[in-house]
Amino acid sequence: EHQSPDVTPVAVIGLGLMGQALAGAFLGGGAPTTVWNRTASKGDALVAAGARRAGSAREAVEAVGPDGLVVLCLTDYDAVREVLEPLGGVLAGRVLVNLTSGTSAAAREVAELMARTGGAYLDGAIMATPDGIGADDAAVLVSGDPAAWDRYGATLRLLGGGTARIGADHGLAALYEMGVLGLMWGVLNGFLHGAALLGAAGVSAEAFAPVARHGIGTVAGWLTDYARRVDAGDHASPDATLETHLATMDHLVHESEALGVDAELPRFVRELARRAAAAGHGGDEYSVMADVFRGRVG
Ligand code: FVH
Repeated sequence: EHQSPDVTPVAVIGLGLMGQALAGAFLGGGAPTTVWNRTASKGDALVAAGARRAGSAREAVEAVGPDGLVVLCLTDYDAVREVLEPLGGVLAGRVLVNLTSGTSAAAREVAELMARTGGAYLDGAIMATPDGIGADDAAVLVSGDPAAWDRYGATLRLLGGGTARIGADHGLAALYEMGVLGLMWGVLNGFLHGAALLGAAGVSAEAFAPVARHGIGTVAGWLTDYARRVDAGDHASPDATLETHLATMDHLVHESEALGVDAELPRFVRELARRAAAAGHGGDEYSVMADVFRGRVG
């Protein structure tokens, strides 16, 4: 594969499902790639495809040299600390991109650790599953050191066409990831609960899926207006009042109970909405629920 002059050598530390996909994309994009994993055999296919195997995380960092990018993708931040702490001075002058999921506070701690060792840090949130890595619509949201991004942005874009830097705060990428994860579980739980309701009438989840997809698209279309309302703190002139939402939430709870479908999720959603209504927001647009989540209501 032809290597673009902007693409740098990369060390990928952590070859789980995601790390293998990341290393494969770097390799496929022409980046000289060194890999290390605690369980060495997970690197076999990559080595067969042209990656260099390091005998330790330290050796991986050293192998890519001062111009190389060091990428971490591990289970969690306990693993990140376990791998990074013994490296110490080897990271001086290096740029580390950590694509491990975790909180914004944990990401900022690693940024401080890198600053103490004289290195630079980028934190990243992967908006794709392993099979999507490298595709035009895959994205890694990166936050942190601007100079490090300028130097390694082209290499990181091998992971997905939507890869972008979103700000200087090292914790920002983790926060975006948390926001998207919450969204994902909200949507998936809603679909699976709905499938349980339809299933009680003998309708398959496959038959429900296209209707659900259409519903998700409709709701997605509301986000621009909701975002404007949330930023402006203006929830007046609703398309549907919170009270109207509450009445239909009652139907969902009753239907679930009647069909023997677990009603805890809709009851919880209704409870949150009741708090906003009790605080006098029953006539507002549903976007006022932002105030419940911000702790300003109830
Ligand atoms: N897989 C996905 O779809 C998601 C998409 C969004 C972001 N995530 C995050 O990526 C991180 C890694 O996820 P993964 O799917 O690659 O996870 P595993 O396949 O379980 O691989 C975990 C790797 O971490 C290594 N590891 C764990 N603990 C240690 C340690 N103490 N020292 C060194 N390495 C460690 C593990 O090594 P081994 O068990 O193979 O020896 C794997 O390489 C994660 O944060 C997701 O939330 C993926």
